[in-house]
Amino acid sequence: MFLRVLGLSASIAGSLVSAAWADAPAGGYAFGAPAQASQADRTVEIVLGDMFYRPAAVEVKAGETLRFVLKNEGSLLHEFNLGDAAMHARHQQEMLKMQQSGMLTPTGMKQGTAEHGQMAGMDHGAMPHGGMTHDDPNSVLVPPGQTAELTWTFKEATGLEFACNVPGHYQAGMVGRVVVQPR
Ligand SMILES: [Cu+2]
Repeated sequence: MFLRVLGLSASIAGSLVSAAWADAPAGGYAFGAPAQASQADRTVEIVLGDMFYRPAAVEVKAGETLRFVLKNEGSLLHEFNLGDAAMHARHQQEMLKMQQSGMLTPTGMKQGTAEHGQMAGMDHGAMPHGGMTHDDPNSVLVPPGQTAELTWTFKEATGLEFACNVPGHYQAGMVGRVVVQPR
């Protein structure tokens, strides 16, 4: 699996990443937008484990704002990322590069330290935001033993998933479904 991921040429992976991230911030996300916790209609608690979510499915109504409280009870760093399967596949490529650069460790992210130095030799053109960061509004990283939050207003969508894109985790089963009911 690892080799298969690496086998994707950097240029193909890079262009997919660029295309995805060029779209997202400007045009927003097709399935909704981030919101303030104070605007939430309700709170949903999700436990992150090694390698699962509990519960593994959430139902929302289109237009509803959910505050996710994300408790990592596992021993590894995990992610909660909202998107469809194709978005997750692209984000897994980014996180693989972060892992290879030493920025992403099994238990945490060295945010901001890998921008230069460790990043030398990486293809900056392929990176979102011109540098390697993990600050997308549809995603949060939760270190082991910690709790994080993400609040999102959902639009009508199909095939929406919450997933952990730390390399290998999605493939190990760390993915859940968001079922959006039309209003
Ligand atoms: Cu994970």
